Amino acid sequence: MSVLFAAPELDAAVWRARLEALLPSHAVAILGEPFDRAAIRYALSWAHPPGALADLPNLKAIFSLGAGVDHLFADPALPDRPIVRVVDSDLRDRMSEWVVMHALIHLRQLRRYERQQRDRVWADDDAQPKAGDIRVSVLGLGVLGLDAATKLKALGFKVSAWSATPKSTPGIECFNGKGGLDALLAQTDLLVVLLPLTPATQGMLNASLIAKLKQGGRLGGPVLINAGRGGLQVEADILAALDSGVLKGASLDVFEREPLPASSLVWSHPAVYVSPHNAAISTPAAVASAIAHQIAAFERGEPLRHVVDRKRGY
Ligand code: NDP
Ligand code: OXD
Repeated sequence: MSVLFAAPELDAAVWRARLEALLPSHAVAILGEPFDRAAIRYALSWAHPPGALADLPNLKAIFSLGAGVDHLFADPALPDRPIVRVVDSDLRDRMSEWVVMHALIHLRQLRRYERQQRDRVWADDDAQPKAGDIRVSVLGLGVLGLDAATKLKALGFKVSAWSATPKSTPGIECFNGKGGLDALLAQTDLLVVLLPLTPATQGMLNASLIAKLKQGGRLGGPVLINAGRGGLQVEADILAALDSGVLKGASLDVFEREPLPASSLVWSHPAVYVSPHNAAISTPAAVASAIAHQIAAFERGEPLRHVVDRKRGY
């Protein structure tokens, strides 16, 4: 029985060592090296080349090496097997760190004070807002959105959240569906996006959505924080909104094209923070052991957990 590691962008040697230690009764095959296709029971993928998982006659399940699975649906020849995604406290906590850090960066005007320090300017001319003056809205109230929303709430922010289906979470004002979105946007100072990329969410962070965000407010205008997926956003619209003042600032971890091309104007916009899609990485230490546990349980006859709904696309 073998496990196929199909993630050309990741360090196969590190993952192989970890998986072999955790799954001693399974051989670990690496995509790109010769292997017996009939021996493969489980495929572990991050952005595998389209078609790479076809013709695996004994494949039982596909494990995404990230929480998102849009990279799998990009393969038109993806086998019809259960898809399991990463749900892991290590990844979740890393994401909340990133979200909280950026919420505080915008709240406390980090860029302004970096500029002042560089220019040796001692100026404190307006009263600093506090977290309680700011409403943060989290798009996506799933594993990551709920944790980030809860931690933002603990810091004192007013918190709202938006999901596909109705939810009720103490201390968080919940909105859902298309009908709930406009009402949420109209009261939002900081928009945090932790949605999956699906046909329903593709391109939704565009000029029309941005125009619905609350204007003014204690931050001087709304701020966009996106760590969901680059395909959710229209970068030209975000830059135009920043230039016209409809948006005050943005923190982006994900981009329409990754790596973000050197020629992109996003890099140099003074109101944008860029990080290289590392808000929450899937470490081999945490993720390989979660997958190994799932495989062991599945082979004992237990059901797979965190299985993706193919119809919803997440
Ligand atoms: P979940 O599946 O747990 O949560 C997704 C949330 O989005 C759910 O609340 C869901 O609503 C909501 N949602 C989905 N589609 C819609 C829609 N059309 N309208 C309204 N709400 C919608 O995912 P996670 O929280 O685990 O992860 C979210 C995303 O974060 C991943 O898909 C991935 O793209 C991204 N990510 C980014 C990382 C990074 O480093 N930048 C790292 C890890 C993940 P409902 O609850 O009703 O189903
Ligand atoms: C993920 C990611 O989906 O790293 O886990 O983006």
